[in-house]
Amino acid sequence: MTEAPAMRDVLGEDAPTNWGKWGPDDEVGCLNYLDAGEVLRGIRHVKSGEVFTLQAQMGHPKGDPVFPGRQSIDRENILDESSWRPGKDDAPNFPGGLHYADDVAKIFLQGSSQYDALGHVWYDGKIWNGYDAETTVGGLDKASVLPIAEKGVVGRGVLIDMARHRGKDHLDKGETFDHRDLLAAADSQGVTIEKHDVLLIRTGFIGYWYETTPEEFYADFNEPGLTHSRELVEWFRDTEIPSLVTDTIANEVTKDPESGVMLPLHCALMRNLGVTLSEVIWLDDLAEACARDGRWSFLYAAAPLKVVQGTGSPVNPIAIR
Ligand code: UVW
Repeated sequence: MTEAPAMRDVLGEDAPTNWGKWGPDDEVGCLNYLDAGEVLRGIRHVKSGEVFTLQAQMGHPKGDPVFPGRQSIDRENILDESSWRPGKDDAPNFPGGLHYADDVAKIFLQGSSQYDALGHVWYDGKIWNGYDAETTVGGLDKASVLPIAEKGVVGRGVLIDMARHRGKDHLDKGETFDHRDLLAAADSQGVTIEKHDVLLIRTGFIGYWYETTPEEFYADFNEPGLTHSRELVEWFRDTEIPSLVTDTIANEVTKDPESGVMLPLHCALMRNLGVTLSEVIWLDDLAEACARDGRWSFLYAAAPLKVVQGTGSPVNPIAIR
């Protein structure tokens, strides 16, 4: 395997950052753009009242799409009607005779539709806003998912359907696009990506998970997605995108085709700019509805779970058209 360059060299010593922009204690980054005015701007894009829940199923019978090394939810039913069968004596006997079912689950917090905490990735010993990477030890003391969960993510959402734009059911493994492609796709959809929009991008790749085998899906694993360039990072900074939401596991082409570095945009967008990333999001039904009537903007609302020190959390975002 040839040695890839260091992240610092790929992104540049002078890579754009928003560190300090919202003060030394900030933990939500570009979500600061989503103020009450942005919520009202989002609401103005509700026209028909259709509601789309964007979480992929957790615990699907064929398994869930997860980044290599993670596993789907391990859910175990520990109380059900069989718990009260004769010979079983560990189920509670409530006055009145109520029975109930309980589950216990072991999950990767990034093992399903999710929001990443801003402190989820780093390089050179610093996480978002310049906090020391030592603050991640044993749980995120800084920039965990909790402040994101407390704030919520609400504003105008815009969906760019890159798969449809390229005339495909889903983009191919390793297929890339950049901000110029997003703008061209937006243009052909008749929608504008506006400042402070929550940017949703459909590649069809999570749909591909459900129609193929895990072996095929993970063979030469290299998801399609955005690819790093200085211009793309500057576009995100200047457009002040608060949140990037995609139907892939990791929101960008897995391996940068030029440098061979893994997930450079995680570092450029999340660590440096403070853009919150949401992944494994189910966009096929929303895209169908948008394509049907040509309306690609809506109210987007999401809140991850309030996991103290969490590196991320499952989420079920809602788009209201
Ligand atoms: C990794 O950090 C590897 O991916 P994700 O952003 O999907 O959690």
